[in-house]
Amino acid sequence: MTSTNTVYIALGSNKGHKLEYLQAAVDAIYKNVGAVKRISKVYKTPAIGFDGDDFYNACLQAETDLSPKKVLKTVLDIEKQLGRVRSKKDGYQSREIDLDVLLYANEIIETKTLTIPHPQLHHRKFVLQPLHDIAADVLHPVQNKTISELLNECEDNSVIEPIKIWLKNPAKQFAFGNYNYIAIEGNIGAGKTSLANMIAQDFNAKRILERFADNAFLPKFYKEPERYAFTLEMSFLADRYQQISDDLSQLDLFKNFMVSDYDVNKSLIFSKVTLPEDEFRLYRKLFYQVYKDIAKPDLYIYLYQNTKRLQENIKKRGRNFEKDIQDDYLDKINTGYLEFLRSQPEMNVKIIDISDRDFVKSRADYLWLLNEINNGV
Ligand code: PH2
Ligand code: MG
Ligand code: MG
Repeated sequence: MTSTNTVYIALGSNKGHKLEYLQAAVDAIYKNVGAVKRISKVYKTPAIGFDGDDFYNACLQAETDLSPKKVLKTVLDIEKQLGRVRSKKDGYQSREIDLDVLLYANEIIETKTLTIPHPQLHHRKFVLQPLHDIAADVLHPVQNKTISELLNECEDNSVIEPIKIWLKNPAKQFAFGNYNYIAIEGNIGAGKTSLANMIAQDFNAKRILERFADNAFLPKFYKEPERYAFTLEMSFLADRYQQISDDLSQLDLFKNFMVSDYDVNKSLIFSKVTLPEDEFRLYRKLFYQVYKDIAKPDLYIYLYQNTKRLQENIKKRGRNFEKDIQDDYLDKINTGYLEFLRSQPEMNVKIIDISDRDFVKSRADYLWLLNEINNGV
């Protein structure tokens, strides 16, 4: 998974429908920069440094996988999209929207086009006050003081007050909050683990990831399927049972829900493909006895990818023992999943075709996928 950095951005507007500009900017940051974690109150503040209408100012915290330079470029693009025109005149002018990058991780950057932390940050109450709402204890890496300390010492004594309307976090449109346990499923290479990681991070969920890497029979199975199929399926049964019963029983009070990158029924689906009929029947008997008291996911997501994309993903992750997986095998597994899902009318299943999407690389595709998952919830 790509790692993300915390960025703080200041928002200001003193022209037109100020609050709508701020909200549109929050939405655009969410779409193009990254998940918005916290948003301050909105403050009404007198224009500092020039004659103009009062401002509405706010700050937000986002998690981004963009570089600082890319964040700057993106927020400047957003300013433009929202209709801001920069004139050549000297000094400040009223603006529909102003977005300033205040802090990026604890980096100190000084280039011609970008200074981080923002050079005026510690002089301006219209920045420090909203920033204090969401980052009181965060350290300013140049001043070496917390935002709280900087606000106390700030000599800007303009009168600023919070208004009674709050900006909305676009992440709230997704309804994961109603679920306790979501399972993400899909063929080999469909992107289950990536999606589970991303959802866990963005929505503060506890991850349950399959520990298949420990399975010593898997490489052997790919080399000699007939010889190792039953042994492999048995070991998966044992491992998955142990893990899922451990993880599901350890409720984590600080997490909102659980998200797994597998559902235990995959044992049945794979074994139906890999085992001869009589061995499968034996296996299934055992399976139902083992799993009779295990919680079922409230939502089961099946990520469908066509075989060509699966093979590309398998190649990309480069697990040596997976390199000879045949198209035919992937097709059988996919058919197995779809047959299984058809036989489970009481399960809450979403089948989503992501063949034309890349939710890992493209945030737009990721948000599309979240939307598909939440459709009709
Ligand atoms: N931004 C400025 C200059 N002056 N005054 C207030 N109250 N709020 C602002 O956002 C602001 C300002 C330059 O960007
Ligand atoms: Mg500014
Ligand atoms: Mg600016």
